[in-house]
Amino acid sequence: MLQRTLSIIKPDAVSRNLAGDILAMIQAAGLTVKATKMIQLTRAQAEAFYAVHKERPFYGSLCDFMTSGPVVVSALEGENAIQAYRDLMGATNPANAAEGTIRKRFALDVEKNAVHGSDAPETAAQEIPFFFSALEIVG
Ligand code: DAT
Ligand code: MG
Repeated sequence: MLQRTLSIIKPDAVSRNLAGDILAMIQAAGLTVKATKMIQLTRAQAEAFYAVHKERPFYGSLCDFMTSGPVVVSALEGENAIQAYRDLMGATNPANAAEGTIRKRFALDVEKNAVHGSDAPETAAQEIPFFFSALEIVG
């Protein structure tokens, strides 16, 4: 099934100039970049984006981290893109991430873990419009 998913290359990876390497891995995996831009999240935007985690002990630290520098957000498309990108990302904690995954290669720890990817169709349907208008996504 052709799907879209939302990717964020997080501040730890952007600040180490890894955005190009990560986008190359995304494209090598067969996913197509339909939209991309570099932005710096405001505190309110980070809190809204991660609202599902607001009761978690790491929420404040996560929002601090996500606003600590620029991120590269992208809308990706491909066959089963949501799961395909989750597979390419690897486990949340890079200590558990498989060889060949983005997080195994580039993540620093469970928080500074290089990338975000939508986790379900309903999530992708919220997360893509959070960052991109219809006009910003190529057909
Ligand atoms: P994922 O990003 O793999 O979807 P998640 O949705 O469970 O993981 O959590 C969102 C982010 O929150 C995650 O990428 C990094 C941070 N996070 C998750 N668990 C954490 C923990 N135990 N300690 C610190 N940060 C954590
Ligand atoms: Mg998640």
